[in-house]
Amino acid sequence: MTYPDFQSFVGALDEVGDLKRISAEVDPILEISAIADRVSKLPSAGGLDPPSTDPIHGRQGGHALLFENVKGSSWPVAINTFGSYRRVMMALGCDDFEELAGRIEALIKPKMPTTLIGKMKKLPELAKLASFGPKTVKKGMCQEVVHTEDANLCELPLIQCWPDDGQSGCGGKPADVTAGTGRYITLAGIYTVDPETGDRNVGMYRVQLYDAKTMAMHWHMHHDGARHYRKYASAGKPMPLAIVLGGDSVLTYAATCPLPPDVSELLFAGFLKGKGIELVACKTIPLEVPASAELVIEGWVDPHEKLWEGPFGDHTGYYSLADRYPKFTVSAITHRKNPIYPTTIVGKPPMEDYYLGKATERIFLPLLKMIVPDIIDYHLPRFGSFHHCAFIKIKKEYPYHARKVMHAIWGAGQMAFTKLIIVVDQDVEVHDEQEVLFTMCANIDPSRDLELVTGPLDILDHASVIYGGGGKLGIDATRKLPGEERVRSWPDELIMSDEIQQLVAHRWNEYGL
Ligand SMILES: Cc1cc2nc3c(=O)[nH]c(=O)nc-3n(C[C@H](O)[C@H](O)[C@H](O)COP(=O)(O)O)c2cc1C
Ligand SMILES: [Mn+2]
Repeated sequence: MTYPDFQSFVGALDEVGDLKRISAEVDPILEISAIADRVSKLPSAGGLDPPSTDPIHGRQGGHALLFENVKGSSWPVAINTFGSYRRVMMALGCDDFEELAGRIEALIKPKMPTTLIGKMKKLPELAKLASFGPKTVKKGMCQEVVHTEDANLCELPLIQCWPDDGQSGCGGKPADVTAGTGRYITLAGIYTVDPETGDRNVGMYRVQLYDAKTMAMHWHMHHDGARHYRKYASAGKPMPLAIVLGGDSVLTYAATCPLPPDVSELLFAGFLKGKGIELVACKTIPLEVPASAELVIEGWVDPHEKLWEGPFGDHTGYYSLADRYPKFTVSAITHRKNPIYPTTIVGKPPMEDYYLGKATERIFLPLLKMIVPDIIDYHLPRFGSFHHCAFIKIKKEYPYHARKVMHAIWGAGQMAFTKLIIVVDQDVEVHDEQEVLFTMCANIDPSRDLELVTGPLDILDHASVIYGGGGKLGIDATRKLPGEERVRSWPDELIMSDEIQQLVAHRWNEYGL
């Protein structure tokens, strides 16, 4: 079961003891963020967090927080609501991510029965698939309160996450530019439609507050929102856009999901929910948004005008540099009665986004295997901030097999941005970071086993030689086969014989240890 709106999800977190309410007055400028940063580094709230796929750091997370008294706004603010494995699983209605991965695998690799009766039995399943698409309804609680002319972004409790966020003179922004604030919307789905095909997209992109009606959109050039924007901009047309917070508990995750372009996040959210997401027509723009959202900001993106956006304290643990991003003008703000404002911060891991990223790592394994069948499993270590590092496990079958896999990953969706890939053999526990690094140190000759390439990189990578592009390194830590250049004979790893292990186990008490 998933939750039909953000408040029922928060209520469920409260019930299982994962939520802390804070009644003391707090400042949305830096204070909420400093508290969330500290809490994100605490051990996990619930005792139930599974050891999961991350045996080393699997029990991090702290509580979800609900600030009931926020300076300058009547809205309560929720943060860290997705900040543990258990909470992401609750939002997605599963007991572990493998369960969802299994459902996806069954979807993409259906075992089609050969008999007619068997095929007929499949029909209800196929019909169910059709029901996952979004449905339009007449009314939604996200429009219980509607502001158009009087819409005022400054009444919302937008937070400032890090001290230099939005500050001039820092990170490439000219010192004489003072417009913009350090306040951001951080946990929203950005809804747009392709002007040529009508396909919808939902992506989680941060949005910077300028004034009561103005914001700057920060979508990376490689993401679908930016692709849609380029089409409107080249036609010189304003782009309708909705910023959506809350709604079905599956929606937040779906907005972060690295689905291929033109694969609908709303359809995927419906698949996760087991039922289509309900949408209502916006009040001032030709778009539809989830009916049960807490808050919707409607407006238009200017096809020409850009604003300085950033710097912004990012998931790399550094500020991403200021740059020019499209200007968004608000035409309406709609919300439910007594709304809660959901937000998050990113920064040095672990933060809330780490758990959303881990969900993707697990859920997408079947899809990644479909593109690169050589992969048995993979691990994105916490220290790698998603795109910096991937450990890959393969069943090596021929010379240079590891290199083939590296290049396939560098061509696979958002995995293409991976700066460092370490490939290991099938007997290595790929989720055990010590074991992978041990294997790498032992198995490589750097004069032979490094693959250095150039290509697109995460635009948040401040170290790359150009913005959004630069070097990537693959390390082949597999056993080398004859034919892989200068290979002497390869020794076996140390493993005690079964016989002697059994003897020692049997006599263990005798040793008095
Ligand atoms: C907390 C959080 C914040 C994010 N902020 C941004 C952002 O500001 N800009 C961006 O382009 N991607 C951001 N992302 C990543 C995208 O949401 C993610 O890559 C998503 O797959 C993009 O969807 P799209 O492929 O439909 O564009 C963020 C992800 C998370 C979890
Ligand atoms: Mn997309």
